Formats: sequence, structure tokens, C-alpha cells
Amino acid sequence: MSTAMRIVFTMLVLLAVGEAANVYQTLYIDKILPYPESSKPVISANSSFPGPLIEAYHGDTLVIKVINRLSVATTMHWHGLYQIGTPDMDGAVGATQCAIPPGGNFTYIFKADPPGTAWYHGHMFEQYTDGLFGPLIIRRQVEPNHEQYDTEQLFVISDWYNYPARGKLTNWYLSSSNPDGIEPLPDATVVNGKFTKSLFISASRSSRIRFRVINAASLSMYKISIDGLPLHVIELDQQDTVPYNVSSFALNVAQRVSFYIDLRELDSMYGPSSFSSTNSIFIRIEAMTDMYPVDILNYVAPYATQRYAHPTFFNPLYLAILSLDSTNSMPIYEPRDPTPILSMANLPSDTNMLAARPFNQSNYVIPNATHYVNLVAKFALDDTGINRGYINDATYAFLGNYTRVKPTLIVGIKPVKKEPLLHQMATRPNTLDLPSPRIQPGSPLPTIQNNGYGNYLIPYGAVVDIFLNNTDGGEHPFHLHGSSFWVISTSEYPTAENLYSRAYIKRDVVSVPAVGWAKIRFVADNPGAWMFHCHIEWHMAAGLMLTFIVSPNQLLAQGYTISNSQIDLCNAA
Ligand SMILES: [Cu+2]
Repeated sequence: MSTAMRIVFTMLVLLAVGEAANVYQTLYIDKILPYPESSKPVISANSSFPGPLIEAYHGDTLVIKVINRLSVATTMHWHGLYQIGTPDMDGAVGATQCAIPPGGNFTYIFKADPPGTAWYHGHMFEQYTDGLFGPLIIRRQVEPNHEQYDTEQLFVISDWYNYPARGKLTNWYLSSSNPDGIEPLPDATVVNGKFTKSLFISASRSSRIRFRVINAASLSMYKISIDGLPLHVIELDQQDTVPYNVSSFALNVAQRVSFYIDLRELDSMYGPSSFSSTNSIFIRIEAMTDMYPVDILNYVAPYATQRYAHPTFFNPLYLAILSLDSTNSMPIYEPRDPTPILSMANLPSDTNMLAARPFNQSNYVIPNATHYVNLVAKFALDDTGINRGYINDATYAFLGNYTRVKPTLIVGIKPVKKEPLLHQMATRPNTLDLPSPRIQPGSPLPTIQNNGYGNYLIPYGAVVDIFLNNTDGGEHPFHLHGSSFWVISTSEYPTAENLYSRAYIKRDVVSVPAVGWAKIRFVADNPGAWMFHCHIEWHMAAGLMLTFIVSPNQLLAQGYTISNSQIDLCNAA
């Protein structure tokens, strides 16, 4: 082979296998006023709401410089990314880093892994409620299920609040004048930065469209459907699935779903050739109002003297428009409840997707559990009359660069210096006073212990079954950092454990039923300080959170040291 031919051949090989690259992005964090009708400032990345789409290929290295132009500190979390070998890039303030001070910056460098639909959001105070989030898509050269669709669309759904969360809403929510812990309720739903009936999706170029849907809300759970079309689900939180057909599905806070539609399956009742001659149909994103603690349509919060005129009174039914001819015309039928369609009558309206199956089951191995941890989540008044969230009687409080917990009284964590848990793991783990797992009545497996302050020591390589018991009357979406987990079963679907024992679905957010439970399993093969918390931002602010301390020994054995840029952040605080 000649040199020239060899070069060409090498280039072809590189193109074919895809060479891992560095993907650079800069995010300027600043406040903007995205809507002229509203005086509510939004915390944005690059003056965009939602923040800009960040894309990479699986295995690339993301190099993302976050420049803080706010007057307060911030951090960024890369939701769904494993951070294997980069435990200090997770963005969880207090656990993995000190915050980025006003005027400061920090460069996050981490592998684009796992592939799929992820997102990024602020992980300090309630900044993501105030707008600091955006989509993050990790692609593959050849996507599973790629033959099922031709084009892609992206929905980033969120709650809109007329008032800033940090300050007015949080101050009221976590006060003794709100003893029932009523969450601030959204004033609207916003998708891709647009209010209802103003988001048009063009379907002229293709009859087969993949939708990636991210629930970036702080409170709301949504039911999603498209008139006259079955939805073929192919991804749940970066887990590819065998196409799984539903008429609608529920999406809890921080969860993601990909589905594709095929317009050739459109029920003739909605088709442009039918008697109605409509050229567009409704996409329905319906807030599940039974998730709210009060009747949202007849509720005026105490902090609001009156409802703002903008955008509108809350309407649980958000409507986007799928334009079949790309003229972006409104459907000519009324958006009342869709007529049941015979062809979809046998499709489930799915709330938990536990029956969805992993895409590639041939090399899909689920190890047996080696350890067990029992978690009881509850809400209760603390000794100052504030309704707080507790896991095993510990509640988290964010105090800038570190976290501490308040069982009943304010008790600082052990170290002299206030520092993130990861730094403590690396320098003096003994000060965390973490008890080792031990055999306890009720479980044949060693039980993971905690130090009374919401920190749980997990040995390296442990396969941990978490039994999460929710005593609260609300459903809670729990998220694990640094790993995803298999959803074994829930109180709504207890038989899933045996039905799908060789192929549980892997997710990073599990919806734990109200006054119910969820059983999940994860492999602790990624040393670090990984938060596990309810992703309803209000509940996180109320302290419904803990941290898994995965093997300080292995962290050091793998050569982790606190970087200078991390030290700079902590010194700047
Ligand atoms: Cu919650």
C-alpha cells in the first residue's frame, strides 16, 4: 500500500470507528429577561432560556468552561453523566466541589458517557428553578433504533414561576408560616422557552420523527401524548429500550424519554385527507394536577397578592402543535379530550415504564445484590416549625460550599474546615465517622450504615439494593449521581421484580409512589461522594437528600487528588 493510500485508509478507519474528540463549550451564566411581558429575571446560560444544546459523541471529552456573571455563587451538574474517574466534575456543591464565586469560573472536563438524552442544570440553591438548565445529548455513530426514524425533535419542559425561586418563593416555602410544606405552584408550563399554543413542530420533511423529551421542571409531572398517534418509546433516561408502544406516558421531574412517531400511523380521524382536512394536530403535555398539594386552579399563594397577568392563569394542559404541512397552522378541531381511537385502545397509558425492556438484552447482566440499605423518606416539622424533608431522620441544609444536616438541631459535619465531602474523603475520611456495613435483623445481606448526618459509606464494588420507603402523601422522583440504577419494582408494580428479573430497566430517576416504595439496585464501582435526592427542587431545598460515600480507600488508590482549580474555588469562598 502506498503512503497516500495508507493515509486515506487510516482516515476511513477513523471515520468508521469515530475518533474520540474534545468538545469545547463556554457557558456564561447571567440573568436575562426572556419575555418582555414579564419582569421575572431568568438565570440563563449564554443568554438563552433554556440554555444552549450541548452535543458530543459517546467517548468524547467535554471541556465546558462555566463563567459566573451572577452576583451569587453557582455550580453546574451534568445530569445523567457517570463521571467515572472524574468525581470532582459532578457539580454538586458541598459534595464534589466548592461553588464558583461571582466573577469566577471553573472548567468541567469529563467523558461523554453514557450515551443518550441528558441535561445540565445548576446545582446550587434553587437556580435551576430560576432557569439555569439546558439539554445535553450524547450521540453514537450508529444509534440503536436508528432505522425507526429520520429526523429528531427536542422538548425541554419546565415549570414557569412568575416570582424568583431564590428569595421570595423559597423563603415562604421554608418558613413557619407554611407548616404544611405546600410547594410553590407553577404559574405556567413552558416548553423550549415557549408558552402554550406557540410551539410548532414541522413534520413535512419526514413521516418518522424521534422526540427527545426532558422534564426540567422543579415540581410538575407531565402526561404526554400526540393526538391520533401511538408513541414508540425507545429511551428512558439514557437507557435504550426495545420499541415500547403507548398511547401516553408520564414523565416525572428530571426524567427523560425518547419516542418516535410514524405519521403513516396517524388515525384517519386526524389526517389531512379526512373530513376535517386539518393539517396539524395537538401534542399534549398535561401537568398531572393530582401531584399538586392543593387545587391549583383555585389557589392563590400567600406570597402572591394577586396572580400576574402574564403569562396566563395556570392551565394544566399545554398544547404544542405538530404541523403536518409545515404551514404552522393551528389545528381546526377543539383541543378537548381526544376521542378514543380504536387502533390505540389496547395501548397502555404508562406511568412507570417498568414493562419497557432494555434494547440489548444479550449482553445485559444484572449482578446479584451484595449489600442492602433501607431508606425512609418523610416530611416533618423541625424544632423551629419549618416543614423539612428527612431521609432516615437526617435533613440536608445547603450552606454555601459544604452541606450539613439538621436532625433536630443544627449540627455541623465533623471537619474543622468547611469543605466538600469529596475533599474530606481524600484528606481525612476518618473525620466523617462512617460506620461500616453490618448484618442486621431483617436482611441476609450486610446493611449500609450512616453516620447520623446523611452520609452512607459504601464499599468499592458493592452491589447495593436500596429500599426506599416513602411515607409522604406525594410521589417523589429520586435521582442518583455518579451512576444509574436498575429499577427492580415499586409498590405500584411489585411483581416486576420476578417478571423482569433478568432485564430490569436502568434509569437515573425513579418515581417513588406516594405512601409507597421503590426498590432499586446499583453497582458502587465509581469512588466519590454521590448525592441521592428527590429532584423536586423544593424538596431538595427542604433537605430530602443524602450522600453515598463510595470507598475513600479506592478513591485514593485510583490516584485522586484535589486539583488546584478546586482548591482555588474553595479559597475564593
Ligand atoms: Cu420530592
